[in-house]
Formats: sequence, C-alpha cells, structure tokens
Amino acid sequence: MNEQYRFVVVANRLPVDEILDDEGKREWTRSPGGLVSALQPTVRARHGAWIGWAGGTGDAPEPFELDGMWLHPVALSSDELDFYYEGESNATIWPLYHDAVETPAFHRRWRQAYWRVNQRFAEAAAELAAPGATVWVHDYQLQLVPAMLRKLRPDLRIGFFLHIPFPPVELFMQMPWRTRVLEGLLGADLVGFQRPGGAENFLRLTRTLLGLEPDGDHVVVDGRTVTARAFPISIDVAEMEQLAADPQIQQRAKQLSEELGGHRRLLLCVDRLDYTKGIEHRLKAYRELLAEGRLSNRDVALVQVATPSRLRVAQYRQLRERVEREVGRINGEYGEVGLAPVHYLFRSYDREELLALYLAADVMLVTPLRDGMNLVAKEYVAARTDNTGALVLSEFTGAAAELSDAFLVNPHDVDGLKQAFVQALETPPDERGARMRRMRDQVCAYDVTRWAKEFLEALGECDRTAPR
Ligand code: GDG
Repeated sequence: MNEQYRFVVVANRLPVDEILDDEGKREWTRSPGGLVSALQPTVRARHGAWIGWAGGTGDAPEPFELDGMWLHPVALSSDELDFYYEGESNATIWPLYHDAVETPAFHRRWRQAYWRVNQRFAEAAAELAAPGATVWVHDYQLQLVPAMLRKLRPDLRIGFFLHIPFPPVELFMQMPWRTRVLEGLLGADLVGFQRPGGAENFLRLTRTLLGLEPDGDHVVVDGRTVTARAFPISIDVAEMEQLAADPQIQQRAKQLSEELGGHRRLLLCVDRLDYTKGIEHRLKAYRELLAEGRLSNRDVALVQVATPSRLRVAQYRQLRERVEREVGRINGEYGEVGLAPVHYLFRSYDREELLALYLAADVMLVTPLRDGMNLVAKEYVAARTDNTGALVLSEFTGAAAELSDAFLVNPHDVDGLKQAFVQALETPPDERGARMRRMRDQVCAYDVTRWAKEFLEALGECDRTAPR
C-alpha cells in the first residue's frame, strides 16, 4: 500500500506553477497567494498531502514533494476541462452562486463530467488519507467530494470550505441536481462559509429540500451531526507588511506616481476580469464624473489591472470586449496626449509590482456586484502601514462586514458610486487616517493563519455523533 497521510487538502488546483528550465525540463514552484501560505505550514507540520489538478490535460504528472507537502496531481481530459471546469463550475455554479448576475447555463453533460471528476478526487483522497485522518475539501468545484469520500471512508473527519457566496434558497432551487449537491456537502462534518448568511442559507435549504430540522448551527443527517458556520478568510498580513517595507518596492511606488504625472491622484482597481467584480458599473461612474467635470484627467488617473481569467468561457470574452470598448471611449472622450484618464492593464503582475501599486494608490476601488470575501480590499489595507489611503468597498463583498470603515457603496447605484469616489478623494486626511487605522487593526488581528487555525480547531471539535 502507498504511504498515507494524517492531513489531506483537496482543492481543484495544486498549489504549484509549472516552469520550464533552460533545457525545457519541467519544474514546479509553489504558487503565490494567501491560501497556500496559510495551509503550507499546517500541511508540512502534519505530514500532509494536497490533492489537485496540476494544469494541462491528459495524463497527470507523478506525485512529488515540494516544501514539505506531498502533492498528488489529478488528471483532467480536455473534455473534462471543458465540461467540469469551464462548464459546470464556471458557467453554471459560479454565476448561480453570485446572485445569477450572469445567466447560469445548465447542461447534463457538464453535470456528468462534474460527478465523474468529483469521484476521481474523492477516490484519490480515500487512498491517501490515513485511518481517522482529517481531510479539508475546498470550494465550489468539489461540492460532491465530501459525501463521495464519506461513502468510501466513513472513518475520516471531513471539512469543507466554500470560498464563494452560498446563495439564498430561491436561487439554489434553480439547479436541476440541487438535492445531490446539498447531499454532497452534507457528507462533511463541518461546512464553512465566508459569511453567517451563507451558513443560514445552507441550513435553511436542508429543511426545504430534505425535510431536516436544523438547530442553531447544526443539523442531524443519517445519525450524524453536520455543523455549518462562517469562517471569514483573510490574507497573509506579515507578507504584505514585509513587502510594503521593502525600499525597492517603495521606490517603485514613487516611480509609478511620477509616471502618472506626479500630482495626479491615483484610483486603483485590481480584479480578475470577471463579471462579478462590477468593473463596468465602476467605469460608467468614472466616465460620468469626468463628463460632469466633477473629476478631471488633469487631477486623477484610474488604473485598472484586469487579470485574464476563464477566457474560454463566452461570457468572459464578451465582458472583455465591453470593458475594453468603455476604456477606449473614456480615453477617447476625456483624455489628452500624455494624460489618459484610464490606464487599463490586461495582464497579471508579480506580487512586488502589485504592492507598489497598492502603495501608490490614493484610493482603492473594490466594487463587486457579489464577492465571497475579496482579498484585494484586505491586501490594500494591510499594505497601508502608514494609515494613508482610502478604500471604496461594495456592500456585497464578504469583506464589507469586517471593513465597515471603508466608504461603503451599493455598486448598482451609479450615483452612489460617484459620490463615494469623490468622497474618498475629498475626505480630510485625518479622518481617512482614522478609518484606515481601524480597518488595519481588524485585518491585522484576523489573518489567514488564524482563519485556518480556527477552521481546523472547529473541525477537530466536531462531535460527529447525533444527539440522543
Ligand atoms: C475567490 C472569491 C475570495 C489579482 N491580480 C493579480 C493578483 N491578484 C490576486 C490578489 C488576490 C487574489 O488574486 C484575488 O482574490 P479575490 O479575493 O480578490 O478574488 P477571487 O479570485 O475571485 O477569489 C473571493 C477568495 O476566493 C478567497 O477565498 O475572497 O471572494 O471569489 O490575492 O492579490 N496577484 C498577482 N498579480 C496580479 O496581477 N500576483
């Protein structure tokens, strides 16, 4: 029998990026990002494994060790990439769970691929987990894994965390295979959400769909107790502060400000190019402010970093076209030579450049139509170690519950957006400083390591037997 592990993480992606060395040989580096830095010490300390897709289609690479983690790749065929990942995960579940801001598409062959791939992940976890091990399953691509895994290995302690919102019952009911998804999640001992509202929606659904009787934060199903609670995710604050203190990054931030004209104030937006992020509403508000003369391209510049995402999904390609048309329109109508009102950057940057942008930004605009948490908002706050800057934040992000000192907005209300942009720019520095200080206190007190610790402690404490 192969080696088994006391702690197993199961996520759609392995925490690695593939690089080719000078001779074209494949090597792996650990991917950046808070989730990986939060989980890696735990995985290593517990002699753990991580199961996930390594990118690419066809045969999976052989399992390997990296930074003290045993990484076990799961294969996806090119049809599975289309149907399970781009189809069911990103064109059905993703829009449905984000308030159906784009219309979800339902296809039986997508759903079948999702079942098949979830089963493959569950079988890999069943093989790798030691007797009585803890398995932590992540996110919307793998909602069937908890029940599939429990069937194969009833001895395991299984946790599930959903990184995106869990929708209200009325929306969830659109899903043709809704009972199966709910039963999939109920295979876990602990189901974690970003917000208490997600846990409430989930528990309410167990009553509506299965006739169960949720009580407080738990529900009894097949003689087992399943707990549902909120664990708001956070960021690696120490990493942010360390980068913010780096003289080279500070120098780069100064250079960025000078390149924008020195005196122009910078409004920054950093998003995956995704229709949930509210990019179009935000640009419209900015255009109207320029049109009305309330803002001028001589005084402000907006930088929109739009990280390429899911471009094989039609809705994402269409969004890109609309955003780029709007950027062209704004620059065409309100720009001058050397003074573009929008700097649109359709690419991904390294962490250092991202930090330099955070340091250079007078105002950060985070205005999603719906977002599970939004880490960009927390990263900006963590990076502003001198308590300068201002955050405009959508009420419909998980982060808004913790960052109530931001300039909170309803992103559907274009006049409200305009007012918030101007207010964030015009509020006196001492008030902006006081707001930023309170937000920093919050983010610094609850970082991603604490998030992982609290989830795993709660999972360890789950009493899995039904009350008598
Ligand atoms: C999902 C949920 C939830 C972005 N551009 C670049 C770059 N980024 C980094 C940011 C941030 C991350 O990507 C994006 O995280 P968000 O939370 O903002 O959004 P999603 O990708 O939609 O994440 C979300 C999250 O999961 C965690 O649970 O908060 O609600 O939708 O860390 O900094 N990083 C680099 N270059 C870029 O160009 N290096």
